[in-house]
Amino acid sequence: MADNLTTTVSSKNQTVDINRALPTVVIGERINPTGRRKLQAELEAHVFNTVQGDAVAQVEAGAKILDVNAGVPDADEPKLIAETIRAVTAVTDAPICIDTANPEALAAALEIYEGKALVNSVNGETRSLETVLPLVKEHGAAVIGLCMDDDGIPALPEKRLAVAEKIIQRAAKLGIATEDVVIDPLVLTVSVESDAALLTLKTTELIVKEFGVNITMGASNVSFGLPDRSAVNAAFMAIAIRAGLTCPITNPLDPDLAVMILAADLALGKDEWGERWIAAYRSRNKPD
Ligand code: THG
Repeated sequence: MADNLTTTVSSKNQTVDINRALPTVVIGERINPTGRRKLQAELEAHVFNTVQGDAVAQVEAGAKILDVNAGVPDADEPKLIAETIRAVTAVTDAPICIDTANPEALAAALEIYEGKALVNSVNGETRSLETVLPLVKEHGAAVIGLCMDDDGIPALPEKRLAVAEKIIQRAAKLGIATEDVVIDPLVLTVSVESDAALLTLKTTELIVKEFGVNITMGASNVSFGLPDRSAVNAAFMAIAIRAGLTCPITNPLDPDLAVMILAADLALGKDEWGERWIAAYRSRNKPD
């Protein structure tokens, strides 16, 4: 059983530690134009009102890190992601998770970011390892490693573990500490394959036992195609936190999810004296 490692990320004036003994760190997913026409149109026009509103709202709702994805088709992504990060850091102190598959955009974002970013993401493909990891090393960032490679997402947990191992080893070879690698075991929807979530949980357990690294996931993927997604997401996330999930990429503005994460942390001994649970209850029930 490996020790639980601590991943530290930071902005210019805020530091966030991620560790299994600490409260779950929510990475706010909202700054992402996928499925959001209004946000996409604003980004195309280099307008950042919705971005800044979402940044502030997510932090107020408990997000400790903000994922920033500026992937608009045909846009100049390097320029756009740098502008979006500047817009976010102008209104919040939360560290940034740079979400892009474009190496030029990643380089541009790391160049202007002041702090230790979380890079989202590298995967087990040779091309990805060779382009992303040197940038992570050069900028002293942390990185999310996806459990997939040239052959796609392996069905078997043991195979996903092998991809995680490959990423961790390649990172170590470049001088990136294992604690700076956060693994995403990948979640597929249970509406297509009924044991999809179980495979992810099993993968999480194997990786935590072997490497002690922090675990992220886009946990809402589990409910794609289903009604009442937020209940499914909340149940899955509670179980995933028990399995080792430490920093989900999720929507903190979903009240079911936010309350569940606090309750799961309380039940799992990650909230001493229930301090956070009680503070959140008081703030929900504050008279206006
Ligand atoms: N792993 C890692 N990174 C990721 C993912 C992952 N980044 C992207 C994604 N998956 C996580 N982020 C999102 C962002 C938005 C939505 C889901 C996941 C989403 N958006 C609504 C939709 O498409 O219907 C938008 C609607 C709205 O809220 O207005 O669901 O798995 N490492």
